[in-house]
Amino acid sequence: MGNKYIFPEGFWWGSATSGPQSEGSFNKKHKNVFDYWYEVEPEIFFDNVGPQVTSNFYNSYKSDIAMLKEIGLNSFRTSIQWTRLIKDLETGEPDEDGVRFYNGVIDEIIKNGMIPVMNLHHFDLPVELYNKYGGWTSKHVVDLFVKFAETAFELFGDRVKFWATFNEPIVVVEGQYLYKFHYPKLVDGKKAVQTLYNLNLASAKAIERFRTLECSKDGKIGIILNLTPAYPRSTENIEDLKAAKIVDSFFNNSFLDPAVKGEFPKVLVELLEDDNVMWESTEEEMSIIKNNTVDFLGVNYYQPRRVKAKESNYDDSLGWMPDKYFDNYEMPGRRMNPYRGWEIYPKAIYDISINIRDNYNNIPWFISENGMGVEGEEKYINEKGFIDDDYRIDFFKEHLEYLHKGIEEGSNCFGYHTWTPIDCWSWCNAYKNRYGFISVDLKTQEKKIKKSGNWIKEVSKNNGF
Ligand code: BGP
Repeated sequence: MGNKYIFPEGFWWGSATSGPQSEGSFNKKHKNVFDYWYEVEPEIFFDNVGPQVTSNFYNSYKSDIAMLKEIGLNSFRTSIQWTRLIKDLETGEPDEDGVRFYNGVIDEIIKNGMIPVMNLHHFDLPVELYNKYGGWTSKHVVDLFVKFAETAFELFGDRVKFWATFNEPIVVVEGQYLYKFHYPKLVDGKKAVQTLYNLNLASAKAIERFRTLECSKDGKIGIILNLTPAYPRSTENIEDLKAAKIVDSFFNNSFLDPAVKGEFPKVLVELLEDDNVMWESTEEEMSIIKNNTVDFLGVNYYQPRRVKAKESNYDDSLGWMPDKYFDNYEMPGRRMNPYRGWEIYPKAIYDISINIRDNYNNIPWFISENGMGVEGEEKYINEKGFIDDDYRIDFFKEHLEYLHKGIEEGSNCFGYHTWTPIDCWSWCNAYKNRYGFISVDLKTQEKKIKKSGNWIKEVSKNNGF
């Protein structure tokens, strides 16, 4: 039977992980906020599993990358850990073993016929920079990040042609300063807003630096954003619509607009000014943001967001939070992934495609993460000892069908990366939910291809399904 959904030529069929979630902390010279948090509060982490070993990529990257080739991937994203690459955080001087390791990884990816996509920040701020300077609330930390980025561009830019400055920067804002799921777990709206701005500035400054370097001449640089479109409870209720607009401006467009258009959403700026929590910025910084927009966009999509007008009383003792302006809405009948507690709504991928086409200059973009985390996958092990994850294949197919529709209607999408190639460590959830095409036995570190791994191989070979 012929395939129904064929994708553009050269389409990326790949998958993504991050340094802190796959490598293990072997030989690192510094601790990031998660390394530190695990030391002081291991019980927060599912089954007490911390970041020390994760999926052992530091030691097994050669055979791991060979497995990615085996399942037909043509591109692969991971991240360079600031805490591994850099010896001196103030000067950006690299650590010898960090350089050796990332050179090895990049060469191996290329040798196996895949395009390396290297990201520079995946929630992994060096904890020293939090203790010394207040982390992302500090503009000095912004400049230290640019030094780290420059070191990485200089070292690897001859081979890495696709870079990302940040993965899901809004999650840093949410986790560290609003909803307490990243260390230092504060609730501080003012710091959240400054962090939001500083992360945008850090991305633009790193892009500015990138473009001055000889080694980046033929490279491209982007940012990876988790876009969770805000759907109002009712499109007829003007208060619901307003709430959705504010949610979009804070959680999506606060990074999307500066990254692609070089400016912050008006709705957001007005609201923060009215509430007296505006970030501190200078004209010079604003012009750096204006002039250093991305070449491409990565979009992580897992779930939509459903919102309604504020109905509950807002607890003022929390100080300023965006939650003043909306309530989350549990839509009756929504389809859930019960393990992760996230709604499954594939059509949002189409909506995102059209939004990028119509409102963001139809910039080149790719799905940089999409996936389904499932707990207890051992129960799907077949008689040959492999996991039959048909639910994951169905999940991918449904999302790809909507992506295909978006592309057919002109959206400039050049690839689809799943989360994640090999089951990996997931922050506080550790190994609770598995996402990989390849399973990991945590006790033995044995890795085995799941049914979805064989499926993606076919899809990649046929450029569709
Ligand atoms: C994204 C992150 C990843 C990854 C993924 C899956 O938000 O970029 O780091 O963890 O989500 O989510 P989780 O691990 O929380 O289940």
